[in-house]
Amino acid sequence: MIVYKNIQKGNRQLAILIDPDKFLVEKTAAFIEKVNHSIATHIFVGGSIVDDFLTDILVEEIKKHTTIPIVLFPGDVTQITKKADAILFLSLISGRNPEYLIGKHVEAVSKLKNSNLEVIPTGYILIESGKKTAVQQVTETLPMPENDIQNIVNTAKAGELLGMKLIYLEAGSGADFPVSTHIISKVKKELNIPLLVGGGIRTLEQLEKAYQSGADLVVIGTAFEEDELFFESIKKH
Ligand code: 1GP
Repeated sequence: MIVYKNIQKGNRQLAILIDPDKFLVEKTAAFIEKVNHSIATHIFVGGSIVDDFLTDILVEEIKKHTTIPIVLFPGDVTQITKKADAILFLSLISGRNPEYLIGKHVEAVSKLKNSNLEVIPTGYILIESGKKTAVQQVTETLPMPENDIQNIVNTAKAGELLGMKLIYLEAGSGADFPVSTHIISKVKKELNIPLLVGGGIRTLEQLEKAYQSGADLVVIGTAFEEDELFFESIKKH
């Protein structure tokens, strides 16, 4: 449980999310070079819709260029590769689609059995963010309304009580606006496990606010896809 233990111990951690579907494998060396010189603590790999084997090829390539832990953040069972270090075993607890609560997990078992992947059970909570996101579309679930704070808090706590090791508050990739600081702080107050926050974070100010409100680990993807210059602002000193 090395990856999980480090997330537990860590402070102001940052995961760069690479979606294999939107990323050119040929760009890996140059992109990962920037990641290595940044404050990033993790590389997450995953997406809502990814061609078979693309994740496997990409993870193998990333591994050649970095020692930063690679964590799978899979949209589907087909994205499981034993070449990564860990996997977020996601349960979409904001939704009521049994496939994403237990169905895909059962399907995943045979792949996980043949791997050394560290499996990290994660309660995944989709929160409305201004537009219909890919997660909503693919999983056919509704995001939780952002003013339904008590329900969001209770959902996160229920995840913890079910034994999940992380809670991930998700606005969705490319969201118009990130999860509000109010929601982050309310959820954080109730939890005894690390809190991940992602979706729609595009500026240093938003990143800072997420940390200040209680995010232990922030996930950013689209900001780097849109403009790699964003790495300049998160350079390691
Ligand atoms: C998406 O939370 C992640 O699942 C990251 O979102 O791409 O908007 O940074 P962005």
